[in-house]
Amino acid sequence: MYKRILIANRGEIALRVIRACREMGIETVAIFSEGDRGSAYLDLADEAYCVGPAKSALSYLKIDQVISAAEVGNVEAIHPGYGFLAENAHFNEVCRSCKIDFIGPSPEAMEKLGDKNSARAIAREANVPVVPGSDGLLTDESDAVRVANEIGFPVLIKATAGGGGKGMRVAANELVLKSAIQQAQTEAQAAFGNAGVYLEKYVERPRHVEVQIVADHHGNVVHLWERECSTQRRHQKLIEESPAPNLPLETREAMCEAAVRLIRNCEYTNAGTVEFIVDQQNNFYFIEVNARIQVEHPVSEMVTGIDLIQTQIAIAAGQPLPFTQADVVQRGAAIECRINAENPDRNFQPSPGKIEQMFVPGGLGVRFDSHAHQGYIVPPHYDSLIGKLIVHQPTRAKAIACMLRALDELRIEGIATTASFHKKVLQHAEFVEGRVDTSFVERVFLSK
Ligand code: MV4
Repeated sequence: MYKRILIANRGEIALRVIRACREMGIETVAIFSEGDRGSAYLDLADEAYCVGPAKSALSYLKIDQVISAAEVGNVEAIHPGYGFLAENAHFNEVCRSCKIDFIGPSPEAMEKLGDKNSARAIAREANVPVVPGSDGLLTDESDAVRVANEIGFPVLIKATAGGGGKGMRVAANELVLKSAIQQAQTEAQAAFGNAGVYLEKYVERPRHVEVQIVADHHGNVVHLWERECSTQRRHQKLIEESPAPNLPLETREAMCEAAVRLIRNCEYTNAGTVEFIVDQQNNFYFIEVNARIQVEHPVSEMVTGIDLIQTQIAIAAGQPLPFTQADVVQRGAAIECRINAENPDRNFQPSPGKIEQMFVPGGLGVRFDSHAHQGYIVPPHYDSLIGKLIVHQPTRAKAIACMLRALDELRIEGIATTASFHKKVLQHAEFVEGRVDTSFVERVFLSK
């Protein structure tokens, strides 16, 4: 096992990885920007190095600076967390050439899955359902028109280098198809330096359900069941839960088995997430793979009792998974509410600044993953996530009641947070009945 790891991230996920390492007896080297200097979570690392100014492009994203910190800190491996360099195949390769283990998939697997069209081909090959659409990238317009008419409008044009909602265009009919393709290509070229686009049938009001998997270097691939992530706004998830409510066991099992088949088909190792959309008839379709640990990983940890960060580290170090599929039981129900420094009454405008007062809830089945504390100044330079409130209870109804109680106890003063918004969502009939889809938040709370 490793003796020393560098954490190439900040905030709550850096703290989460430090905690996992501490329990495994692994020393930690943290990095920070000038904007995070003096942050209390850095004291929990054995060492911490400054990698540059507050702007992430000049610090957390600077590969040479991060590698320098790893060399000076004398680490054997780097945990990238999520965001920043976590899905950067070039960084992954640089780690390899510097003989530092990247705690994640190989650069090759990352590259193949990072390209959505190639991921779609891998899924097809593995007999995993994909949304009806083009066979590969769109080459000529007459081909696009033919495919669109075969599958029927509306269609969605997606950038192969996109993901997470970036670089998509809906075309309602043949008249607007050509201009939609051109716009998508121009946008994709500007945003990703890759103009490749493909076409899918547009699924209206889908649910977003994703499967957590872990895969080791010995050929073992195991799923940790699914998470329902439909409660989102503009592709930013707000609430995640496991199990997905109102989804039959057969569907959830079929989806999880499909995710395992896909992962087996691309020599993937590490924790990963296979994303699906689910239509109103409960048909599921593969969308993309997230080749990293995700923000919402704690809900899967709570229902399975498996520490995903410790599992990632053990996998990277070459150990076989210490459990089989039969050992993984989805027990009870877990819900996570993202606590963002944002004002839900002002269109979720960021609300950085000093936390004047803070009280953290507790009690049976309550977990708060956060680097924030009384006196902490939320910097304006990064994403606004300041904590994740997670509950685990025997049933979904009890989990909702527990979360409402915990949200009532949570006190964060001095800045606005999303906690008040969560209380409204958790009491809304559609949420309580588990009838959520990706349009729920905007349809119910944000349209005037
Ligand atoms: C779709 C779709 C409808 N039809 N694909 C958005 C992000 C990317 N991961 C895939 N996305 C979607 N793909 C087809 N063919 C609707 C979405 C979508 C969505 C998906 C997951 C979570 C939230 C979403 C919000 C809006 C649209």
